[in-house]
Amino acid sequence: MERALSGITPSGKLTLGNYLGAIKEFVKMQDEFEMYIFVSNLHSLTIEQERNSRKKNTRDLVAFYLASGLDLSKTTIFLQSDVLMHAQLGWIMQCHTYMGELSRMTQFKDKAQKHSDNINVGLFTYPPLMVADILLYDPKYVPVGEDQRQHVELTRDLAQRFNKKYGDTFVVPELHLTKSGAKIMSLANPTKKMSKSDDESEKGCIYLLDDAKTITKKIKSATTDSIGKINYDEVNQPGISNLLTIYAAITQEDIKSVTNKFKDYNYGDFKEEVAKVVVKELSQLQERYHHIIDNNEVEKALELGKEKALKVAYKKLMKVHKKLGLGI
Ligand code: ATP
Ligand code: LTN
Repeated sequence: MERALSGITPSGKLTLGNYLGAIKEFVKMQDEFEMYIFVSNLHSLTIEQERNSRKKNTRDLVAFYLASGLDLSKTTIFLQSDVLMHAQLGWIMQCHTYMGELSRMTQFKDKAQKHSDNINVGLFTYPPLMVADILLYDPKYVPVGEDQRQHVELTRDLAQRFNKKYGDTFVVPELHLTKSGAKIMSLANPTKKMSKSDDESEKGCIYLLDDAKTITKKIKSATTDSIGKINYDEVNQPGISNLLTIYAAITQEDIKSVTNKFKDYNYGDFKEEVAKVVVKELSQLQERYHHIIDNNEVEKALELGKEKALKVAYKKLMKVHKKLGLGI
């Protein structure tokens, strides 16, 4: 069975974007692939966060992985910081990455602008750590949203560079973009990504723990346009297109048939329908989430995952050490 691997950073409360663009896709993939899904908590250190909120975000993320349907017999769930090999291979990858490559990373530029008081070196060297996260496990696919494309491309470049220089060591992974829900935009500003660490756009962001009333209110006040017709047109109608994308990603229908279904609706009634499916999906998810938290299932999953991931990562790191002449 081929492998797939991905991670999410516990940098804030999880959003509908994380769920539709990432987690829901992981669940779909687990029947076809051997999955490694982790919490990239070392990456979360690049942005300042209070200790207790990092802990809560980490626990919630694992609980939502489980609540969404990740099954421990098919998917290994673990914490990045539990598998010490990530930091070590991360350093090795830094030594094979050029300054120019990292300077081109748009995520670095965005985050440096957003957190101009804390442009730490980790923010800059984040991509080689992500490269290590991936290459330790030899996945064939890396399911992530469009915003992570550059990082996966760097991973491919580094895997090829290393293999060429030292002989076959790593599988060269491929980006696996989700079809619908590849990019969910902010409801308040639909030209911007819905993002969990973006405090300014609370209004535009649906959090997985929002209650029904809040969700409905946010969707009803989503920014639209004055065209007055339901069309999928990201350029002229980004708000409506985003709501169509959300609806399609939740119901797993294709955009075309969703657009067709609502073509005669006015914006208010359309928003009502979108709110209904989001509320239904998230309330079921929240019920499972509470059950998981109450039964200490997060701890159990991480214990199991740590053991499995450590074995795979250790083996790969030793192979790399050998190639590099680390040790005698
Ligand atoms: P941050 O604000 O810290 O950048 P984020 O909410 O943008 O966080 P990430 O932790 O960077 O999310 O991403 C986790 C996963 O969720 C990635 O695979 C990413 O592509 C996906 N993702 C994040 N936001 C969205 C979105 N708005 N639409 C679709 N997928 C998303
Ligand atoms: N940078 C990613 C999280 C992440 C990741 C990974 C995703 C860290 N390491 C390895 C896939 C594979 C993000 O989504 N912010």
